[in-house]
Amino acid sequence: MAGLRKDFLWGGAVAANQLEGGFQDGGKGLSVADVMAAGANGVEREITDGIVAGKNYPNHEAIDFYHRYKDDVKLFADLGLNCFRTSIAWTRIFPNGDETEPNEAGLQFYDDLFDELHKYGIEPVITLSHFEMPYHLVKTYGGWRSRKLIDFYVRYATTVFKRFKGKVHYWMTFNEINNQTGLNKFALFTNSGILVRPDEDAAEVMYQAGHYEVVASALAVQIGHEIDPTNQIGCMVAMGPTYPATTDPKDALKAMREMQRNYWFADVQVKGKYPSWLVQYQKAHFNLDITLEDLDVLKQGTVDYIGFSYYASHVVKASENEPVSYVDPLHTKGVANDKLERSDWGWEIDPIGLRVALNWFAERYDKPMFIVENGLGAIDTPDAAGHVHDPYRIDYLKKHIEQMKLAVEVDGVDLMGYTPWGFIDLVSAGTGQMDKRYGMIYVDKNDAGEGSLERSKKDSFYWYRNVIKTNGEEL
Ligand code: BGP
Repeated sequence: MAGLRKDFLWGGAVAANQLEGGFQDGGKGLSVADVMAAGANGVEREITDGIVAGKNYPNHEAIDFYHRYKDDVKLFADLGLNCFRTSIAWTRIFPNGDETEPNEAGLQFYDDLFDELHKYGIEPVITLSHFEMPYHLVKTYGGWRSRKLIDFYVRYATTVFKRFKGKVHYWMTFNEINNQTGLNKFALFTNSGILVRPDEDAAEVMYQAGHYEVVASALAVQIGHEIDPTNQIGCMVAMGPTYPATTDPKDALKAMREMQRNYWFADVQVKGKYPSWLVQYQKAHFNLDITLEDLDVLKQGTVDYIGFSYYASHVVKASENEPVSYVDPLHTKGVANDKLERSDWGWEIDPIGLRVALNWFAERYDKPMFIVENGLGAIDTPDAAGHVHDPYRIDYLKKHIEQMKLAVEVDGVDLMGYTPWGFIDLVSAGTGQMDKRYGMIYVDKNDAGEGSLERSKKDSFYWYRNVIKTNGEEL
């Protein structure tokens, strides 16, 4: 049985705002992530207007990668990674987002980081926008509700494509662009810099912003290919297959609708056109600014691969009076799956769902795929000697890699690589805290911001190193 590609990309994934710290160093501007305070157990993160004294903003320091990257990259090399997924903080390059000239110190930081990675044969995999757009664009233009954002994003993308030509070959345009389809306040703010006003229809705002984003993404793909035809530019979506709760056909229809609603962004980015149900829906309900020229841009800027995160699957049940429309996230109540165990944060653990996801994408899009996030958020407790034993994390990753291999070896899906999320402990996007850890490398820092920031290897570090060494043969 043929195994994984010989050039399989084994890596780890992070995002600038959750890792770097140095939030005002080198001329960096404020991003949406910088104005979000930490949450607490069961308490959502607060979106503040600028920085408010007395509030806790863990990502301002994060794990101080900005100053420690050389030592960290050495550790990544020791782990055996051949790729490293991170994002470029847009605000290091264009601190406000709407300047005409980039900030040289920001560009230099990433030049140095990419050189350091290449020194060890580690290929950077770069997300252009990962929940960290300039806050100035939110204040001045209302975030992605403004068409002007397309130009700002394209200028930023063009600048980094040109500067890092030859140093970066793998790109993704927007992180988890589709997680705003549920109209969740946090997702709308982090993805699109949007705070929906009470007089607005959240769905209309999301579809308008989402349209500008897919146009910007398509333009970036075109420009990225023009600048360097060897660039591989992907979309990045959050994937969680939706299962029907029962054998009732209404539940099957509901689950299908959920999948259609969650993956319209990917449909547009991969196929270059809106799915028919969405064209109908938008015409019937909204008055959107979508021009014929835009539709042409979408056709010309289709992505090279599907990047996706996978953490959990979902289950839905149709309501008694199920609405006939496709876009009713507010009516969609997830149902617990009694066949699955859950993480400490209640995320259902479903390794087989990853195989389902890979097959679903393969059939729908027929493009190479890249699993750019997967992992278990857990509480780690170091032993007396300061060592973390994390068999639960090894078990989680092993079961997911097994399913990934079945999808490749038995089902024949085309998979480029696998980069587990937060392989070095970092600030959680959802909680804004440190204690929800995904890492194979422990970072000594707690929710209160205390700790030496020292790095140490967990048991999973040694386990994953061998997985990489054997190209997934030994799990
Ligand atoms: C994805 C994001 C990441 C990341 C991860 C884990 O949604 O792309 O930025 O943080 O989920 O989520 P959390 O940190 O909330 O556990």
